[in-house]
Amino acid sequence: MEVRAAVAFGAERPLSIETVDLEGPKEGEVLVEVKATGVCHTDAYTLSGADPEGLFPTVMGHEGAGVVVGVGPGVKSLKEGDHVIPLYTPECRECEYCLNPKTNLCQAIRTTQGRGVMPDGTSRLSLNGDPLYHYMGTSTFANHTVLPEIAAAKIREDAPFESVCYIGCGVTTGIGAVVYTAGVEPGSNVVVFGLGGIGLNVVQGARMVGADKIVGVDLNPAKKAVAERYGMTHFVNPNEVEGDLVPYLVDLTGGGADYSFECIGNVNVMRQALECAHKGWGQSVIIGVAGSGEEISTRPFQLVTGRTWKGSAFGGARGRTDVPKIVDWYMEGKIEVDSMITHTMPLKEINTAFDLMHSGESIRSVVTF
Ligand code: NAD
Ligand code: AHE
Ligand code: ZN
Repeated sequence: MEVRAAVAFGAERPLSIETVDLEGPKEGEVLVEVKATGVCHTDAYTLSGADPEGLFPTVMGHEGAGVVVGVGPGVKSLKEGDHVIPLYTPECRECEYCLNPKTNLCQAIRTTQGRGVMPDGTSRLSLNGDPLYHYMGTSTFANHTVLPEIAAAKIREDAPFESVCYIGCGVTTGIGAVVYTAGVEPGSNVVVFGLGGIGLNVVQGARMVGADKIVGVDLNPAKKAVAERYGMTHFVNPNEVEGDLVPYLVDLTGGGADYSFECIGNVNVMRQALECAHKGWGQSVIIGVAGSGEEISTRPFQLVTGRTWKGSAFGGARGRTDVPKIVDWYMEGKIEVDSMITHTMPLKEINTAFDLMHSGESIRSVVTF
């Protein structure tokens, strides 16, 4: 079938709206009509050329919501008409990773995802007869996409697509990092570096679990008022701190953060996040994605003296199990989503979403089809 898609032809080039060919779903795959998709900083990261797995030409996008409109042979868990959120972290419930309660990183299709193809090694997308790469196994910057069955979470039908698409990455990543990866306890002191589409969800996740101090760190002074709405208690602009940021944060949290979260993708900030964690027990969670060739460093003494450095992908959430629950939290008013979606636009204006992100004007932009 012909679908409308935003095609990335190369790094640092604006997306181009094209009519592309989408082959129907094969064994174990479903065809999804995408109703809405968010634009995440990870899309911008790949488009910048810094992603070692970045492949072009491709149809990007990984934060969508839509309806199943076709099923391939052998599909058991989904049917036409089901509402779904595509999962860049699938959940096969059979692989060694899915069977280990210590991780959410299902590896059933990770290799082909990284190579920009479906699990059978081929692409369903093409333009004028030339194949296009899939992106993160989801390719939601198109009005239809094909997904492996294990990469679609079935959600309730009364949830609005233009809101819950954000649960396909940003909301789950931020709240999940608090709830699933870190297990933040009530009364904890938390420091969140980067108050964008992810960091604000860490902030609201920390509020939800009853954290005490929730310190937000961002270079953009406009983020103070924004983050306070979601539960931030103290704002720190590194440009306004005299002297080193780390001792300032250690002092502000009464000895260090019980939990810190890096939501930027800056390796220097990752070090600050680790070093502001409390001696003896502080945990620092890396969420931000850093570019090819970048490395983190600290004095090993920081770890010897009881700090833990860990990372979180998709908030540690198991997509098919946890995403429907997070949709319920939204529908029950336990978490905010709508107020974080500051801009909506049609597909033809998708490049504006990237501009708004880079200028710091948006929290999240959502494209509706
Ligand atoms: P965003 O652009 O919406 O927000 C980034 C924020 O960081 C902005 O508010 C910006 O002002 C602030 N910032 C930038 N440099 C800073 C600095 N040096 N000090 C303090 N603040 C600074 O981005 P986002 O969509 O929230 O994504 C954040 C990061 O999380 C990206 O690296 C993205 O790729 C990554 N991410 C990771 C996962 C995962 O599963 N691990 C999922 C989604 C996104
Ligand atoms: N291709 C990138 C990987 C970037 C990365 O870490 N991605 C996160 C999701 S970001 C969503 O906005 C993730 O899930 N990582 C686990 C995985 O298996 O990719 C690179 O740097 O190589
Ligand atoms: Zn994302």
